[in-house]
Amino acid sequence: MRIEREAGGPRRAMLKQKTALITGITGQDGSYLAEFLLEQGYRVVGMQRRSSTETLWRIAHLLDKIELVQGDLLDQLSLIEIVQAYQPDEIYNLAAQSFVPTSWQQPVLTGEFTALGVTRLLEAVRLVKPDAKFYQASSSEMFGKVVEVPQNERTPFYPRSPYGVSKVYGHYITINYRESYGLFAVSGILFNHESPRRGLEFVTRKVTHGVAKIKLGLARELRLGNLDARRDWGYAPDYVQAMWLMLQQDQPDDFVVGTGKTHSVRQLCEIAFGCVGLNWEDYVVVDPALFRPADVDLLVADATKARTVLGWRPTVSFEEMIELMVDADLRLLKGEDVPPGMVAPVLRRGI
Ligand code: NAP
Ligand code: G4F
Repeated sequence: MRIEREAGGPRRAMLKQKTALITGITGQDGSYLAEFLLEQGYRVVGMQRRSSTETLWRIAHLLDKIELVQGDLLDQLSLIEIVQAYQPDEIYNLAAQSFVPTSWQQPVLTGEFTALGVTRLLEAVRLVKPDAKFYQASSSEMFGKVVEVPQNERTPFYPRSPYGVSKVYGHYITINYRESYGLFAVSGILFNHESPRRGLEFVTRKVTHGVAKIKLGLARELRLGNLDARRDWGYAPDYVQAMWLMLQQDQPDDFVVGTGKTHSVRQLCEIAFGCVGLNWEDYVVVDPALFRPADVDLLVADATKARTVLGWRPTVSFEEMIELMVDADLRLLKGEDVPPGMVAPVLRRGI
């Protein structure tokens, strides 16, 4: 934290509370990052886009501790006004259209949010608060059809979806603003990270929620796509700490963040069904409609730089994470107490 003198007062040093602005605060990572920054003593401001329906369920337990402000990555003026009004010390750009299959259905909108949205926010920083530290949520999807295994900061990109292409743009525009204007702008190339707050459309949560439904007699099968795809899956609360650590360095730099271990969707099913004593092969149905036009076959991180420079390490194994997600989904469906930030309105109605 920066030590500053109190203006006009006695010459005693005081700690100035830092302000963090989070775009995408209603998402999985935004909710965990908000919790983490509050624990560190930050004033947390979350940018939320206007919606006619409730999107606050992941941060419902934080609403009396954070400030929400309306803005949209599509709207340049709203971004400028928010940065002007709150003068954040740190800005975490987590907002994006983040679901890969949707990026083929809405490629232009994905580019507007996930690619150009980054430039709009960087422009607001450059014009209004150039000394703010800026974090961009880059993605291992940028490695796509990987040219080497494992992937590190120097691995060339080969994106396989409009989402991946948009993230490559966001990644390079962040580096460009760092090099052109001297902004403290960094990119975290984060591999897949999951939790009980993950959206139901992503494969880990789709599986753990599906397992819980089958175990409770609420479903008879689980339809999935490519079972051979392999991912480096970690635990989301660990990953938001890496974001923060990147902004605490003396020099801006980019980091790969992942566990270094990879599992297939098939192994995910084995482990998740195993948690409730079921055999996955009795329930999983492969549905060709769920295959992607082009998939990413294998991701596995070489996070040596994050380990050595940031001192970052994952604390929860894949097996532990899947077990805690299955357990949370069972509780949710049984109407028992669930971890904070988990109860979506639609699930509360038992749909
Ligand atoms: P998420 O749960 O899908 O959250 C995305 C957030 O972006 C939501 O808060 C959403 O708001 C907001 N958003 C979308 N479009 C917006 C717009 N036009 N203006 C303002 N806000 C908008 O994603 P996540 O898993 O937390 O991921 C956070 C970031 O990390 C994303 O950029 C994602 O691409 C990236 N990333 C994620 C992973 C991962 O494994 N989770 C890995 C690498 C990178 P609504 O609630 O209104 O929809
Ligand atoms: O869980 P997924 O949808 O995650 P994906 O595509 O890897 O993207 C996630 O991680 C990225 C980081 O690498 C983020 F940047 C991105 O925002 C997002 O958070 O799919 C994982 C794999 C894919 O290969 C997919 O083909 O699982 C395979 N899969 C097989 N059946 C399925 C399904 N994926 C989904 N969503 N649903 C299925 O039924």
